[in-house]
Amino acid sequence: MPNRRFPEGFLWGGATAANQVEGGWNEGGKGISVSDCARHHLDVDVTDYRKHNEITTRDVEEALKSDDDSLYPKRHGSQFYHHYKEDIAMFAEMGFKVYRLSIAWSRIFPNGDDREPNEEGLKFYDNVFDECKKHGIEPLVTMSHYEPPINLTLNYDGWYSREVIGFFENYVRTICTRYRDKVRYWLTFNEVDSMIRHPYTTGGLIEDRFQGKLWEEVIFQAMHHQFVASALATKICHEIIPGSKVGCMLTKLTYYPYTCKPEDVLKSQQDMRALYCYSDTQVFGEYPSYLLARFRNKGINIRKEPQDDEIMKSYPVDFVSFSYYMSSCTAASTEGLDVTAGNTVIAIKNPYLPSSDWGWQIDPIGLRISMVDLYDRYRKPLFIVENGLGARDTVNEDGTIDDQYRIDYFDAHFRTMLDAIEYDGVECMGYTSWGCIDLVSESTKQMSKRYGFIYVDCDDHGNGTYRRIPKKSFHWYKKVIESNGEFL
Ligand code: BGP
Repeated sequence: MPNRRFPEGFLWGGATAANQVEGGWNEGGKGISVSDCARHHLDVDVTDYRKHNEITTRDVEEALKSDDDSLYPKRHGSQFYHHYKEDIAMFAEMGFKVYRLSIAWSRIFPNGDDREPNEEGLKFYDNVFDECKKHGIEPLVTMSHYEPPINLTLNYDGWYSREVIGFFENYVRTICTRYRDKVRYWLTFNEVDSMIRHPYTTGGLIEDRFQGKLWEEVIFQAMHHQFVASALATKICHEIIPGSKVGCMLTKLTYYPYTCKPEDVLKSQQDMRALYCYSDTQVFGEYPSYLLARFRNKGINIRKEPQDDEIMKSYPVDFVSFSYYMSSCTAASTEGLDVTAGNTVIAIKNPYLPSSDWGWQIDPIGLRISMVDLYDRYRKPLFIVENGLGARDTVNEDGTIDDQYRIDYFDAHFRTMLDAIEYDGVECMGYTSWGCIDLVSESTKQMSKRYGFIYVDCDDHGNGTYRRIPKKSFHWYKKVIESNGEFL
């Protein structure tokens, strides 16, 4: 019997985000974004996610005065800004059908509230999309991936301000008009739920600026503005680019009950809902009743305009995209259990699963479970837009990089992905691995947490030649795409 294949036309590719890959933070008329002011903390335990993401107004003020890019790794990224032709050619060599990237808002509107866009920034993405086209690669564009201009944080308090919706609309109208003939697939906000975990990079929010306010209410207010903005962006995109497809993007953290004790099962259900509430809102166009109950019980009052509900209802997304890296266990009480910091949440260690060096539990079957859950819930096509293994790669003396562990990770995940499609009837448009070329990690702001099929010669301080080297996984992924999965 021949090996199984993925459906015809399956969109294989890779993903990056401007704030982590581009560099060129102050070139081409670009303004400063929140990510350009996010420092790394090399002394902090790599699994202590929260420590890495704490930020104060003072930190930002210091960052704005500092021209030491070695402290702010997202400023140099992987220098895609200067290497994009070479990088896209390497993606093409692997056979990419799709390349997920984000547009840096601050390259187009340096301060976010400018009247006119920055032509040089617009031209840069013209060049990038033309290069993709030359190689037959379809761009999948995230409109906002941790890139709000810092001016919006300092002068408007980020997405907490309703005015930011208008600035975002203007930005979306500008990019959709400019790239109407070049981009058909769009995502509005990357991991819209990440506002809870890192409100600064996602929403431009800094806690010390909201003294006396309920912090959770601030976060949900900002999120409300993003929901309205996402619906408006979907509307604008459909109007300007007929036939375009717009997706939401959620972090699919799969939770298992630690035991079959009903209290633990209940807790895992609650944790799952706490995660689904954002995509539920974007797909169904209204807040789910359980989220409204949470607001009521916690005394959270969201300020809305009368038209908001209708806007959210009228322009839901066309497809559901998500990131999947790991699964976690939850229990009613964590007492006496082995707790791992994990990606972004405190989770209980699953004794059946191995973990990465950063405590992310590797669980290929969890991907199949996630796909089934999401498809059953939303009945919309899925797109896996992030998945991969962060690891410390080493370059051998002969210049090769033998990342067999990454191949093993992908191999296992692709098999369960195919199971979900073939046996569980899940509709899946495509797959883009995260950080297909090495880039700066979001949680640790370190270059040494690498995801790529392509190695970039650069250390945590930005020292290096930025030379690109295909890893062993590069050649392996090429074969997967070439054979549409039959090679597995
Ligand atoms: C997701 C983000 C990405 C990316 C990825 C890996 O949450 O959308 O931007 O960074 O996680 O995370 P990290 O870089 O922390 O390893």
